Order: sequence, then structure tokens, then C-alpha cells
Amino acid sequence: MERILFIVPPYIKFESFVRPAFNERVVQKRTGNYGSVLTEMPIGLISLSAYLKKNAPVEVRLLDFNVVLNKIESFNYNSFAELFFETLSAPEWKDFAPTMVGISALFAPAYYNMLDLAATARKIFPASMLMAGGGVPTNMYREMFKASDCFDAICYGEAEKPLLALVKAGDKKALLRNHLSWITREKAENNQMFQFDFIEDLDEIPFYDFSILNADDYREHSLLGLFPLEKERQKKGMPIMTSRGCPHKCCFCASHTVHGRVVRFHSLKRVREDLMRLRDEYGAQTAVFFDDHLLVNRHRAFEIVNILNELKLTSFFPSSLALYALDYKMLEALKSTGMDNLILSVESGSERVLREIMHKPLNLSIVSRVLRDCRALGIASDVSILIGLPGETKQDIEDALAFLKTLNASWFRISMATPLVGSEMLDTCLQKNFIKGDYMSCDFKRAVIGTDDFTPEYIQEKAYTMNLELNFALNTEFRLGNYATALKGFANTIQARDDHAFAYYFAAKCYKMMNQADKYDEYRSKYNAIVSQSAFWKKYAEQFALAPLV
Ligand code: B12
Repeated sequence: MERILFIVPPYIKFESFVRPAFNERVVQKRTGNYGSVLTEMPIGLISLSAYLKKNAPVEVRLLDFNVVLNKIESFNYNSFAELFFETLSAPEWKDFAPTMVGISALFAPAYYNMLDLAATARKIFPASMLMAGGGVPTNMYREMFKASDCFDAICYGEAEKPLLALVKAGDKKALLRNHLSWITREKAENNQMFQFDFIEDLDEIPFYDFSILNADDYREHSLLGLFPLEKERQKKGMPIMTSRGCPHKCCFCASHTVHGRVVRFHSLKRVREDLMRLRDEYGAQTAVFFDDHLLVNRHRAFEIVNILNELKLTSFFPSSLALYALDYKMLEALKSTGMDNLILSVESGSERVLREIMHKPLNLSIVSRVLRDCRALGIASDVSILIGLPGETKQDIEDALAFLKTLNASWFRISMATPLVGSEMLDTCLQKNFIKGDYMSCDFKRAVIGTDDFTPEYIQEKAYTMNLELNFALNTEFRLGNYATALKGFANTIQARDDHAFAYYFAAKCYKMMNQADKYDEYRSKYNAIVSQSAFWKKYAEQFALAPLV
């Protein structure tokens, strides 16, 4: 019987973990402040485990270093490699003696961590077969084989079928040689082409194998924590993915390189059964949908809402929902599940950038309409924006900003365009020599694209000042006199960075408007203390001409 150890590397670079940048969330440990590591359950691995166990006698274990990093109370390592070695040398893993080790990497910042992990696993488990899979290996196998001689095989795209074939194969080397979804060094060097081996009917995959993880390990630092949602609800979220694939061709996205562009589904019957199990066996109150495009089939989406209502589950959509499909009726239906906070991937406030550069099926009149409808229905809106794409000009960014100021969004998340491996945007940047940093492990926090129109430094700074302007200086809830709601956003910021002068300043102003003199004094003092000590915040206070709080 095969014993498989799945490992998830840290989704943060060592540098960013030990020395978080000014715009990063931090967590406190006994040994100091560290970059915050998001933990979401690795759906790919619990899906693989469920599928393998259904079809072959296997034992599966999971080691997720994002969980390990969050649990560690003191961090006394000079590199992640040291942490990997110490962890994997523990009896828990040595005694398990995996016959197969599989590293999963979905996010670019994990690239070098994955290489270090492979070297460690090779040392500790010299006889086991070492594999990697996920979006990063699918797109970077050439670089990986150049940088490391540890990998026996890399999976191209989804792995349920390829991995089962490998587990079952008597002659594994022959299987790797002949299977079109398995990449080996020899095949890569011969420039062989690889193919997806998808499951068409997703119902063939059983209910995810949550038994290989501890759901509580994922709750405290889950994505839900990034939003000002009720604490109780954050604890009770469980993930579900009812479809795979997305037909759209947005230039910045790489999802199609793993899941393809044809959408495949679970039946509604299965969706209902899974939701019921998440509720009854795992205490879920919120179904967290990770589909790339849940609304691709409108009728099915309404049916899912009916199921949620029948099971008394609310919902959350971290991957956003396509705005063009969010008409009033759909928003109303979603709201009926108790869903009151929507992430909206608007991506740009410039019509030209949306159409000519991003190839995103969206226009600004839809954006304005969805935002108006959300407000009318009492749904908080969290608008994601990207700036700094190849071909975008400084004028486009100003046009976008002017448009964004017309939206009554609850919050804006301004990100720097990151050339993800597998995205069209990376190809454009490479062709035009626009990459000014290490794209292989870019961490979404530092700009790496520089063009004839802008430098990465310009984009980095612009993203930050747009954030200060839209979320603080012009905060929608404050402008509309919804001071208690505005305060939730500022409190959420302070939770992520307790030295955020703007959050204290505007929170103080809210308290003043709410006639809470003590709180006003408290927040005003904090603001004054930060600005008097920090050149960083003093600069921004001057730039935004923040009047002294009296
Ligand atoms: C869910 C999700 C998240 C979750 C977290 C997921 C997690 N477990 O940590 C949340 C919402 C928090 C998130 C956040 C972000 N995400 Co995201 N996310 C996704 C999403 C929508 C689904 C991933 C998933 O679960 N897929 C379903 C499972 C079944 O597929 P899978 O994980 O790929 O696994 C299959 C195969 O890859 C393979 N496989 C996987 N592991 C292994 C291991 C072995 C050994 C083998 C053999 C095979 C194998 O087999 C699996 C089963 O078929 C993908 C898009 C997509 N559809 O893939 C983007 C995606 C991964 N995210 C992306 C990005 C950019 C982000 C953000 C930066 C967005 C932002 N601006 O904030 C952040 C960064 C978070 C971070 N950790 O730093 C990019 C990453 C690209 C990249 N190269 O880095 C993607 C690809 C989307 C895109 N735009 O292109 N994300």
C-alpha cells in the first residue's frame, strides 16, 4: 500500500515573513513581528486524497507549513530550510516513512520554498518518489528541473486521474514515461507537450477528505478574517468548490493553465449533499465558494441559493462573482442567504484598460449599477483593483481613480499587477522586457513590472496612496454618515497594522461625530503619537493635508 505525504510549502517568502514590508499585515510572536500567513484548506489535496482512497488502498497524510508557521510561538530559524528539516525529521513523519511525497504549490511566493522542501524531503526520505503539482509546477517545470535534481515527476494540471494511475501502476517509471500528464526531466528536455487528464463529471470525486487536516487549524488566519465580518461567522466557514474551469480570458489570470477553459460541474444533488455534510459534520454556517465562475450557469446559481436557504447556510465568495451576472435579482437571491459582504473583482476603473488590456468581460456602467444595487440591498462591497499592467498609462490610472471615486464601495483593495506564471500578462511582459524583479517568486506585495509608462516604484507608491485616498480620506461610509460601519473598516485595518495612523485618525473622526468623547481622545492620542514618531506617517499626513485633531 502506498503511503503518501502531501506537503504545502509556506505561501510567503522567507524575507517577507521575517521582515514584513510596510504594506503587509503582521502577526506577533514571542520573537517579534512576522508577516501574516493566510491559511485556507488545500482543496486540491483533500480532493486528491478523497479520490485516491475511493479507488486504491492508500494512506495519506498532510503537512501544511502555513499552519506550522501560524502555530509556532517563537521563530528561531535562519531559513525556512532549517524549519523544514527540523519538522520533517520528527518521528511523526519519519515513522510514517512515505513511499510518495507530493509537494503542492499554487502561489508564486512558494516557488523557492518548494525547491528547499524538495531538497529536504529527498534527504530525509531518499527512497520515496518525489512529486510536485499545482499551478506553479504546471507552469514552471522547466525552471524546476534546472534548479533541482530532486523531483521524480511533476503533474500537469489536475491530478486526480494521473495520480491514481501512478499509484496503481506496477511499473511506475513506465507510467511516468507514457502518461501525457506526467512531466519528467527527460520528457521536459525533449520538449515534449503535455496534456490535461480531467475528470469530466466532478461527482466522481467523493466528498473532500477533511480527515487529513484539522479544520480548526485553518480558522484563525483564514481569508474570512481579512473582512469585517462577525467573528462567529468567521469561525464557521467551510470551503466548497462546485465547478472547475473558467471560460474567460483575463490577461492577468492563470487558472486555465490548471483547470482549463471549459467549466465542469458537480451535480446539484451532490452540492446539496456536500453542503449538508459541511453543516452537520463540521458545524458550517457559511459555505465559502471557491469556484472560479460560480455564476456561469444562471439557473444553477439560483438553485444553489435555494439549497443554501433550505439548509439555512449563508455564503461567501472569495474568488468574487462575475459582475455582469450580478443583476438585481441575483444579488437579492444571494442576500436572502444572509450574505452581506461581496468581493467584487472590478480590476480596473478604466474602460480602456478593461477592454484593451485585461480582456475582461465588463464595462463601467455595469460596475456602477452593481455597486448601487449592493448599497440598496445592504450588501457591503469590497472592490478589488489592479494597477500597473503592461500597456496601462499613468493617465489610465488617473482615469480609473476618478471613476472609482464615483462608486460608493465599502472598501477598495488596490493591488499591483503581478505577472503570474501561466498568465498572458507574463508573456507580454517577458516579450517586452518589462519585468524588473524576480517574477518567479513574486509575492503580490511588491511591484515588478516597469514599462515605458511607469516604474515599479511608481506603481508601488500609487497603489498605496490610492488605498489611503479611497479607504480613508474619502471613505464611503464616513462620507455617507455611516460612522459605525466606517469604524468596522478602520478597526479591521488596526487589527492588521496597529501603527496605521490613518485608521486611528479617521476612527477618531467617527467617534467625534458619534459624540463619544473618550474614544475620540483615545484615538486622537494614538494618531498624534504615531505621527510624531514616524516619518513614514508624517509624510502621508502632510501629503493628504490631514488637519490636526483638536
Ligand atoms: C481558492 C483560491 C485561493 C484561496 C486560498 C487557497 C489555498 N488553499 O490556500 C484564497 C482565496 C485565500 C486565495 C488567495 C489568493 N489567490 Co488564489 N486562488 C484560489 C483558486 C480560485 C482555487 C484554488 C483551488 O483550490 N483549486 C481547486 C483545486 C481542486 O485545484 P488545485 O488546488 O489547483 O489542485 C489540483 C492541481 O493543481 C493538482 N495539484 C495540486 N497540488 C498538487 C500536489 C501534487 C503532488 C500533485 C501531483 C498535484 C497537485 O491536483 C489538484 C487536484 O486536481 C485559484 C484559481 C484556480 N481555480 O485554481 C486561485 C489562484 C491559485 N490564486 C491566485 C492568486 C493570485 C491569489 C492572490 C494573490 C489574490 C490576491 N490578490 O489577494 C491571493 C494570494 C494568497 C496567498 N496565499 O498568498 C492565482 C495564483 C497564481 C500564482 N501563480 O501565484 C490563482 C491561480 C488565480 C489566478 N488569478 O490565476 N486564492
